[in-house]
Amino acid sequence: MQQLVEQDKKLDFQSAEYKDAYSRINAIVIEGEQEAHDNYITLSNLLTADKDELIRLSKMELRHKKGFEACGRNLKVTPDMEFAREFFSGLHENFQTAAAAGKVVTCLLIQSLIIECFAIAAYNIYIPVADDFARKITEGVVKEEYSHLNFGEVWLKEHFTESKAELEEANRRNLPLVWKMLNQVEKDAHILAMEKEALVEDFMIQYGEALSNIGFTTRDIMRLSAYGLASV
Ligand code: PL3
Ligand code: FE2
Ligand code: FE2
Repeated sequence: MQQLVEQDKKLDFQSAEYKDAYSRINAIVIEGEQEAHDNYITLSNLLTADKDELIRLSKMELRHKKGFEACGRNLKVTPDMEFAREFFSGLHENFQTAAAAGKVVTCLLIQSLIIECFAIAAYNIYIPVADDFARKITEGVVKEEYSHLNFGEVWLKEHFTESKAELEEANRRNLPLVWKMLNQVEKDAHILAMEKEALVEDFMIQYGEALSNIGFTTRDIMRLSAYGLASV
């Protein structure tokens, strides 16, 4: 099956085209894992009751980062980190602003729901078309991302009533950034045999399920998860 997918798409992991696209996608993932690490450290100072757990999650993110750095080295690709920092700048700034204002709910929505769902969607779509080395790494990583998503879901479910309005506002401000990011990565992802439609679909499923687990109704979820999607 794996063979078939690769043959269908004629993926040549050493072609100049593949390596050029990989230099940006790989950088995005490395930067994403770094941002996730930093965000869980910040959260550990805001949610002192969960400090140890959040520090544990932050350490997992650094391991993920190291794993993806190895994937780039394995293909002899130099990640374009400047591109990746710019790619994350919108979510990065929104997280920083929320953290400075002590808005834990917004921070959790950005990191544990949006970024983790984005990662889970991307990694699941990547696994069947990855080279053997990267596939093993990514399979290990994605399992752990589910536990990060779960942390956010559990906390927000426990505080649902008082968090609902802030969640709606944070969703409205941050979800359109995800669609913008997907548009920016579409061409490179296609070269890696990852299609935007599949990424959008998988993201919507993960994010919708998360909102449902937190306590939103189906009607709320439809409205929330499609916010800003018209611009894609
Ligand atoms: C959270 O633990 C990590 C956050 C990483 C975010 C990744 C977003 C990836 C979007 C780009 C799609 C290509 C994925 C390819 C996988 C190697
Ligand atoms: Fe991660
Ligand atoms: Fe994570």
